[in-house]
Amino acid sequence: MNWRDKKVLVIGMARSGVAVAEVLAAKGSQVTICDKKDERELKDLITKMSGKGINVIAGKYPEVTGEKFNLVIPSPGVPLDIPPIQQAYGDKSIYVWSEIELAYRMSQGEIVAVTGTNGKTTTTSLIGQMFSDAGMPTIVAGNIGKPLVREIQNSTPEHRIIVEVSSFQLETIHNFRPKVAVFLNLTPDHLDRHKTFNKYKRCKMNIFKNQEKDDWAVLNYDDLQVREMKKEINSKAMYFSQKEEPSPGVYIKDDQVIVDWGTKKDIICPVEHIKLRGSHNLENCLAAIAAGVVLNLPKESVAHTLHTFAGVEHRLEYVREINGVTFVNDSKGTNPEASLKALEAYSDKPIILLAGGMDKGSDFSLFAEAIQKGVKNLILLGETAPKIAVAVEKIGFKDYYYVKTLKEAVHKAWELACPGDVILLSPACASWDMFKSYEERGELFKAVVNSLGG
Ligand code: UMA
Repeated sequence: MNWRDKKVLVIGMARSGVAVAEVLAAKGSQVTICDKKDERELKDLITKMSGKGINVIAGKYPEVTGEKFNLVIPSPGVPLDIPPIQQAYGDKSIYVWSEIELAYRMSQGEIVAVTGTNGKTTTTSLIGQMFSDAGMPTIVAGNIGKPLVREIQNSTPEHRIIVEVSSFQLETIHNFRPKVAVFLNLTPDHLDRHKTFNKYKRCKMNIFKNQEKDDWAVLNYDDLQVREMKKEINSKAMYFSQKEEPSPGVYIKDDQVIVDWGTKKDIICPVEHIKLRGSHNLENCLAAIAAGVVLNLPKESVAHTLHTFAGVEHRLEYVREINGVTFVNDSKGTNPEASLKALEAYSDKPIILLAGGMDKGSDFSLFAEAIQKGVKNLILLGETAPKIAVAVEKIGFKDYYYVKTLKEAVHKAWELACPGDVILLSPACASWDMFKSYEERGELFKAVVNSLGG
């Protein structure tokens, strides 16, 4: 594609938008980047981007017409109902692409894309580790925090590109076609943006939209909605299951991890050989194995990675122990289902839970039940604090405290803790009411924990 002909509007000046603008400007496109934030808020970024031939508009959006732009690239966090995107949709000469669509058109090498409500980051990282342990040139990027478009600039046909994709990114793809599409699980999330569960599901299902008969769909057999997706897609299915023995599929039998190809079966390794703990992680591992073996990774190499891979930052991450109290950072628990899994992973210990954050319209009733069952004290912060309080009060749980900051939350938890307790940050909510990202929230938690004496 000739990028020099392109007049591009990038919306959102953060990780995704800055990467898109810089890559396209370097290829000779005429790039404008805009953001609803004003110049003062964007000062550092504007300085960083100066001299790169990028036109910056801060604090407002430009009028979008076919004369001015032929491509609009919204950042993932930008909803599609804002005026510049609606204006672009109203003009047939203007394309609206997500950053992963752009990256796809510039990349070389086979793509493994991973979506689902929970477990994406762990699974994406694990698959990446499997390919890299097998000695293949590997790129791991996407929603995981590294814009794909930057990472794939030096990709070759030999590369394996492992990309975590969100419903936001999949909403505006056109040709994006992964060789392997992994769909982990599906529960309601991001309803503030997508409005209905069905719209959220449809955006996510776009991962299969351009797949053909020789591509693979890795599907969770235990999640009925995901299992049933096979009926609507063109690619070959490789299922994974913790409960049944689908064929073709990856499952557990007699404590061994089996790959069932339909015509033959391979034993990968004993389940106890896998380093990651928790049933949600076993689900992630089975999905990763499926993605690896359909692209011909040797089973010995897959088994080696399963034995050594220790997990990712901000996902049930052990921080430290002080006087018998363990601190765990699960800032990546950005919806109730993810945090339920965190509570389940520590169900054998008294938990002091730090929860609350931005309101995405989630239902906290199941989360409240799990709190009543396994949580000793609950520390609430952020926009959803009152909503979670109502949900737990409703079922008679009263050991909760409101705090204003994460620092205050850690200090309150530490004051309440006894030896043997786990202080768990697993907010069940997005971070954006108080932080730039869940990473920033997790980093601050760790910093405060590390500043405690003991
Ligand atoms: N903005 C506007 N107008 C709007 C909304 C936002 O101008 O109406 C501007 C904001 O002022 C801000 C910028 O857009 O300056 C933010 O864009 P962004 O939210 O897309 O943030 P990025 O830093 O570019 O990060 C995005 C993804 N963010 C989201 O999907 C919300 C990151 O996923 C991703 O890692 C990154 O691109 C690189 O690909 C994060 C995430 O939380 C991890 N994802 C959600 C999740 O996992 O649940 C989907």
